[in-house]
Amino acid sequence: MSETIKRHNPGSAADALQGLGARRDRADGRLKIQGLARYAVDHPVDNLCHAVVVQSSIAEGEISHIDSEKARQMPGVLAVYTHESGLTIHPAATFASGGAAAQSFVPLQSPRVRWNGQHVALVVAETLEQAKAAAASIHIDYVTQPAIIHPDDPLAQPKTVEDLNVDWGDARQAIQQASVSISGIYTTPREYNLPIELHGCIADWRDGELTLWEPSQWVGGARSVVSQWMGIDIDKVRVLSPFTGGGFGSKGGIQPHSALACAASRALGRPVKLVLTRGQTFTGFGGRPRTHQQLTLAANSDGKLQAIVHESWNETAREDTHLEPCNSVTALMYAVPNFYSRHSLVPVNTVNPGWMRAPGENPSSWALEVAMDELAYALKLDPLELRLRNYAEEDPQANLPWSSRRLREAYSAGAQAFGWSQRPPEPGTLREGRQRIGWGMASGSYPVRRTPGEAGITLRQDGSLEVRSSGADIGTGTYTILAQTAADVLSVPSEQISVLLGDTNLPRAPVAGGSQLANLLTAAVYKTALKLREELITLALGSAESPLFGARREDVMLAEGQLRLFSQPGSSLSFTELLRVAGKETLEVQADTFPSDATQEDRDAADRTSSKMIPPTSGGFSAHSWSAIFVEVAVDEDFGTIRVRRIVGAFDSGRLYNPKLAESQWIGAMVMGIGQALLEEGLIDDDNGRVLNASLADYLVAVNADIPDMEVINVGEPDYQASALGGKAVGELGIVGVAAAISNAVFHATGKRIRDLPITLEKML
Ligand code: MCN
Ligand code: MOS
Repeated sequence: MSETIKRHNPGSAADALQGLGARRDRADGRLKIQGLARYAVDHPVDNLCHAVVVQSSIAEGEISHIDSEKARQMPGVLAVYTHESGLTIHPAATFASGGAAAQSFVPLQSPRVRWNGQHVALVVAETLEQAKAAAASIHIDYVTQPAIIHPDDPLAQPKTVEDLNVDWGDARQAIQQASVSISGIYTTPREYNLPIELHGCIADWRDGELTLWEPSQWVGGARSVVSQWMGIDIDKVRVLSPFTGGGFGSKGGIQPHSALACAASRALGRPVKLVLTRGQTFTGFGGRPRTHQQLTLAANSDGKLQAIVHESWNETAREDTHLEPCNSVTALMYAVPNFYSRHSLVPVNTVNPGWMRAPGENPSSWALEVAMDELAYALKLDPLELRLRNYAEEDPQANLPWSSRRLREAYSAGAQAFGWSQRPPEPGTLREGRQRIGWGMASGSYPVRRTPGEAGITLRQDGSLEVRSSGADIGTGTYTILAQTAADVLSVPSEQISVLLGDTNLPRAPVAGGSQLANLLTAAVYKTALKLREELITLALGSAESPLFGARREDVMLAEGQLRLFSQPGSSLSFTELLRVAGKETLEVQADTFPSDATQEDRDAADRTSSKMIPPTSGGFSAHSWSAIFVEVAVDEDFGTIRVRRIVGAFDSGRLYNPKLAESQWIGAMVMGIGQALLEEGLIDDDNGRVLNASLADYLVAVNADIPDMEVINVGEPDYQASALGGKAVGELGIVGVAAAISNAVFHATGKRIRDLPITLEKML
């Protein structure tokens, strides 16, 4: 169990406002600890009924008959819906096509079965127990057709994603001429997001309007998908998600079971609660797909990379697309004169895989950073030294300067804290009794994405301030940092500022995905707070009863929740007094970060689709966060068991809005990386595509006992090319590179190179 988590970032503790940069505790923390934060399915709703999903038991074919007579007669049962019930749900635009749905699949529209565990029936009853009992009594006959379960199946047909082709120089020829090259195949298994809060919702359809309590990383996207599913005007839908118990990507796009709840509520005229069981979440939506990467690195004897050739694929659903771009880090990490990469999709019978913390960057760094370690041994160079010799001073793919890249600083701070200079170069030389000890390192990166958004702030007569945005806080700290932002501008302690989030009635916001929300919403709140500040000053100068009446604008300052004059420190006016003398009940302002020529359509698109996400290479700079991860493992000589004994991560995420919360993000993501490296693996039955370990007992994630001493170091500095307030991406960065660093440490301990995740003990023997 972890004894220490070291944090190195002092923050601005003296700051009485607890504004940006302060290590303020989570604003929502107390509510969550006390059980007062209401999650989606906790909402008390009158006349509620309960729905239970039935999933298919074949991977490909058709339903020939569903025997639901018995279920319909059972106590409390209100309805059993199947593909024959006429419960209409229209497909919605997916992320792959610029929309906001995670899958194009909509349940119960045909007898066709595309994967094992697809939703094929829905039972609604007065109580959950009644619905469960009735669902268990349903019998389904299928006509089974040949399925493609594994991407290695000869019937599987890879499709190259042309948009992801990256070429410069002549990589194949350069490999021939280079003095050293290494080549390997690196794979990752299916992995699952598994947030503690299950995917469940309450749909309440009343008088043609639909209210949906839905755990979500993006209520705006969810609302647009729901309106498409139900074929109703978007203004008739309200989605609420004030608290979300984790998502890790799986709540970025609303998933098909929610369509069933909405449709059933419409049909029955009653609010419907539907919660997937933990087992059903493994096939109700997808996690990270299997990935496969063939990577060749070639270098000269001085350690300078000459060429990278990278060919990869990820599996996807047969009739849906999830892209896990495995070359996203490979093409920008190192200075290399010749580069070639291709990425393909391999359709198989699975639920469409989905976003899972750092889709693309995560597998990409897994392959690249293990390969770099292999190359270091081939060149007899220290792995860190090899990275420094190939340091990319600018983005080699985009040919653009970095907005900032404090990766050297990350390497040196991480190495120093870890004691890397003491590392013996030969594998297998460190040991403690029967434990072989190994040290490994890897780099990581994550892009800074940008989507415009809005915010609102209301000042009330009692002096209270409320910040409003529809953006989500999925456990990250959005509530806290938005209050901190407004505090800075308005000179009011952030604890006194309330924040409303996660409701489509609030100002437009993009998805809390792609680690973009903190930068985007702090910018929007900052602008809004500046606007409010200007309005307050205007009122103070223009209201005859104000002690500041007629003063010069430049003479006004805000301090301790008051307006004051520099020239006459005695003359002050509180916000409450100001509203009174100005004869106003409230003051409400809204501002946004859209370009000034943005149309209504542009604004709606940013809130409802994924089409407005601006890539990290816009504006003449390439903007990314960077990391260096150092790991010590102990491998038991007799049993092959691997323990991570310590881990140091040094990160450049630009300016930190709240160092305590950013560190918690990095730490949480590193924990997830340890699980990915050593434990996580979806086991699929090759005969029928069933997920064999669809439970938290059988699908192992890292728990407290797996977690060693951890240390996080911030090396970032404000980067105003990357974002308005100088921050870069945080949420996903910490997982990138962790599995590679662990695999590299395992090699250093044992001389055994594992290129296939997870690194389980049977692979060590
Ligand atoms: N932060 C900061 N300074 C910055 C940037 C961020 O202090 N310059 C801190 C803030 O507390 C902010 C948090 O880091 O709230 C995350 O910010 P950001 O990197 O912008 O990420 P998002 O707000 O967009 O959150 C989504 C991101 C993603 S994409 C996944 S996946 C993920 C993650 O966050 N899933 C999570 N972290 C998670 N944390 C929890 N507890 N649960 C999840 O499901
Ligand atoms: Mo995160 S996987 O981009 O929601």
